Amino acid sequence: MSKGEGSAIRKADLLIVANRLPVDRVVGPDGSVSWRRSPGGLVTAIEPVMRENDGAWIGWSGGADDDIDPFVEDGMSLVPVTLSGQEVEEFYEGFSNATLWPLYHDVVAKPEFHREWWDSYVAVNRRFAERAAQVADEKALVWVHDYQMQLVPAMLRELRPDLRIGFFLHIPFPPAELFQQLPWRRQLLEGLLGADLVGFQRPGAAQNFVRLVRQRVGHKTHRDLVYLPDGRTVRAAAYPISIDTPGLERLARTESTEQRAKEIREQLGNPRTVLLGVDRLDYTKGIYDRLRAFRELLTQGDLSVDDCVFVQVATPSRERVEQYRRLRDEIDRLVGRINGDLGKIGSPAIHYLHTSYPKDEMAALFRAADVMVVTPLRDGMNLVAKEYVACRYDDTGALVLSEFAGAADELRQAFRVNPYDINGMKDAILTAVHAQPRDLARRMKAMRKTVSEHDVKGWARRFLESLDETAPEHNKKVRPATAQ
Ligand code: GDG
Repeated sequence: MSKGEGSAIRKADLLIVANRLPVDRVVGPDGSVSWRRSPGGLVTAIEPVMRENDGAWIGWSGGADDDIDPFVEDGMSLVPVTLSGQEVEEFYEGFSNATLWPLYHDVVAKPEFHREWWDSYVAVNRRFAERAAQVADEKALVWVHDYQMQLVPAMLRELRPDLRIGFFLHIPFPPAELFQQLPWRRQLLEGLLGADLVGFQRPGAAQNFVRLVRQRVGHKTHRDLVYLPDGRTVRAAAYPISIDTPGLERLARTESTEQRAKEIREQLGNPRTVLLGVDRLDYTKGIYDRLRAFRELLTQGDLSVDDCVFVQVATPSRERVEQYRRLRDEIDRLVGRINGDLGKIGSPAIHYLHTSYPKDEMAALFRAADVMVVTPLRDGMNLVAKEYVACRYDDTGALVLSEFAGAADELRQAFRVNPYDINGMKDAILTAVHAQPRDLARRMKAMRKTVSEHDVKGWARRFLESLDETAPEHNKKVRPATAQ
């Protein structure tokens, strides 16, 4: 599509504000620019809602100093926000991914606190809020997403009090004991309180937030409501995100996916058991300990490379952040050592794929896997676990799932593990490998029912309906029914 298409800013009734646009910029060998849908939880979740509402999406293109006019891609109206090279380092790689990300994930890695990073976070949040204020039509509904944008709700409310503003946090919200470490804790809480509705993945996260608001900001609260001195009420509650279940199941059922799944198994040497991990290469995902558990099962003779293989897809992520580079090296070394020690010609123990695949290949992988191993140390939700379930339309396959993933609240029939307990993880994997088909079918049927009844459309509808109930009467224009 041409850059100029739809370049005049159209006023939108429904506006998504997120760190990234739902597309990546691809520059061809001849210098031509095109856009490709980007992977990642947020895009997977929001895209169907956007299409049905004819809204606009404000976000960063992913490059430094890109100055791009608003454009329409694949039916979506996109409004790019520019970041300088320094802001990419300080706001994105720094404050978002080296301060907030580890802090909000149980301090799995040590968060870094730098005042320049904070300044950059404030400046970029202000730019997003100003852009949203320009693009939003009168009384529009603005839905702000995730940890990179926590100051936007209050900044936007100040510029445009007529708007209804919702905020959804895709990652965990930490307990007060950890959040308290943050030198800018009060500003972040006040930023979020600019929204009418603050949504979280799990009820415990919403409770953490309300407690902090009471303790740190001093507002009155009652259950999931916060009462502000200016008379506004803010609701904080859980809206567990989900996936496009029917769409994914349709893809899984196609002849070509089935064919490709068969081919994958053949290429793996037709082993009795294929175990699969699919994650962004991130230290919260528990990849390292999961592979250690698998190694011990092989060394102790509980499993054998003769009839069992582990496929680990690790999608490249945040490669300029130091902790991510280190993690990549550590996993490279571990996989090399496991395969060197335990693999045989034609039968490596682990197929490690540091790459990103198209959606249909992912569906084929989910179809090819007997045991899906999802063991994050902490995860807001984890869509991969739900995607695996959606693809198992014949009620086969086993899901091993960390109790520290939000998905564990709903997928109760999974083989649950504490990812810090290597022996427990080994037991759960073995139990899953040896489980009887009848037991697996019973579990999978129940989990499939859950993901069918709670898909991403239902998630968006619930969030928007709650926003409609919470926001004051005077600024209602977009009805939640438009999101159905
Ligand atoms: C954040 C929160 C929360 C991955 N590799 C490829 C690929 N993916 C897709 C998966 C899935 C998505 O990316 C990853 O979502 P997750 O939920 O597993 O994890 P995060 O990226 O950390 O997402 C998380 C989520 O936001 C939504 O709120 O659940 O807790 O951390 O959809 O399938 N997709 C394709 N190729 C790949 O190589 N096509």
